[in-house]
Amino acid sequence: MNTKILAAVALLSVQAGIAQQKKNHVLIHPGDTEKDIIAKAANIVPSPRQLRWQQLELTTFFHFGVNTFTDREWGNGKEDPQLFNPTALDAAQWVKTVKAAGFKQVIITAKHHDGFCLWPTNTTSHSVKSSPWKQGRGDVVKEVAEACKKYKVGFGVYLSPWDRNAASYGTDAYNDFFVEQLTELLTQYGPVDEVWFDGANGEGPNGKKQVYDFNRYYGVIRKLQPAATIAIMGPDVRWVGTESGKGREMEWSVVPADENMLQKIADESQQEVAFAPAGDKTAQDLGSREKISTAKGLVWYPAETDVSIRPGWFYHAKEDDKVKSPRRLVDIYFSSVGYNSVLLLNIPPDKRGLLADPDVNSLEGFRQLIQQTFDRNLAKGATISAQNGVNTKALLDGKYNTYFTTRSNDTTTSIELTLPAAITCNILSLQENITVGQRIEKFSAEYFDGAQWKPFTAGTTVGYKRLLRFDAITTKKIRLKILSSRLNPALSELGLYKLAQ
Ligand code: FUL
Repeated sequence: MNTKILAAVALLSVQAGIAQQKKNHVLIHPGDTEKDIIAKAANIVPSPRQLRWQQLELTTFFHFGVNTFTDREWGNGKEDPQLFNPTALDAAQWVKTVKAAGFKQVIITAKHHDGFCLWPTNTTSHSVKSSPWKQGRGDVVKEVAEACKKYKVGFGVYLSPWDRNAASYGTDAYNDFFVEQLTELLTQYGPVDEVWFDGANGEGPNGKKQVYDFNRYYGVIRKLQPAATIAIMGPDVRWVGTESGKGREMEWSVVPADENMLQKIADESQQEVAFAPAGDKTAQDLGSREKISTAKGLVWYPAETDVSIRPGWFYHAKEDDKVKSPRRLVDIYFSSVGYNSVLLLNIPPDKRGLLADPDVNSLEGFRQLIQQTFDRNLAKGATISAQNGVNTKALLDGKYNTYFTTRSNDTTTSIELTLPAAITCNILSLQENITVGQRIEKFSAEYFDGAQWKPFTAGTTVGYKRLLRFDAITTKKIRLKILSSRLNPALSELGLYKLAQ
């Protein structure tokens, strides 16, 4: 073999090695030391669909259905389909509005717990087909999917496993029924980017018990829409654990695998696995060293923060004056997107089938505040020096795929920025390159006040994005100290901003 071929073979095996290492799950072996476990955790990366989803940052829910017309939050499944009669439904208005507000993907409640289907399904007559809307010839799912195509916004479906109308609910036959519904949704409307399975079930102790065949559902989704993320009762996206819009300050996307995940990941040749989550995912700490040190396996399982713009998930006229203000939405942005999570904000269309004015105005105000705040990185133009640092320029180049790291696998560093002129800021933005792994465990930041260095903020995890707010500082010099990292940190971006008034 000549040297050129040898080099090519070596490169290929390195690439193959990397491809093999970089998975979204890993098994912990009995002999693994704590150091081995930490290194394994630091090398787990999102699957391509998880990465795409994380980079959306802002997504919306549209809760719409019979509840919109009965003024309820949970229907009982006995509602007359005749009640469903929006007078001016315009899905393009929904999608256009949220797109203008910066949202990248939407999810329509194709079927909520009451079982009423917003598309003309063949599985049941409990659908738009039996409603007066468009003389039973309407299809809400289709209108939303088409609007998404038109405005280039991602399209997702919420299909409630819990169904209070289906006669077969509680028997094996329901799994066939559910798979049929899923198949319709995944084959008739073009690309589907997210499938949202709700964990809610209010049957109570004497209610019907349905054993959901989640593995079968996942198989159908992976086959028909391989790019779709499966959220909540699914393997790609985890519920953050609240419906308040507040995630965790310390949010690890790598968490211990449950028993049923372990069975799936036991086959280490698998690049990806699909599992139904089990156990409590609402604790404050899901992925610290302490939590992962006893794990038998680890998975990339990032958090989604769902919250409604109103007190309820569905539209109620009496809540028109309780729509969250632009400032409140900005707070939610900081405690979701800024806490290494994706925001799923619900904006429920009203009885007309339109997003109501208070919601539209609030979204518009939110967008203005976010745009004005993050329009320009105030750190731009700074000269950067870093202790044992490599590729410092990447921090300010605005490109996610380039990143700063340290030499010789250093897990601590200090990055100093010197600005040409003093700036006033009250927000620090940090982003790790999660295609390398989530690694940073502790950091702090200081500014030079002309005489000495003073701390102004600190945190634990960074992940895809970490935003920190603090009392405004005016300075020409900032220092970011990475105090602890699982392996060498891979920091994509650093930003300083001032919150718009
Ligand atoms: C919950 C449901 O019970 C609510 O009605 C709503 O759909 C929310 C997003 O999830 O579990």
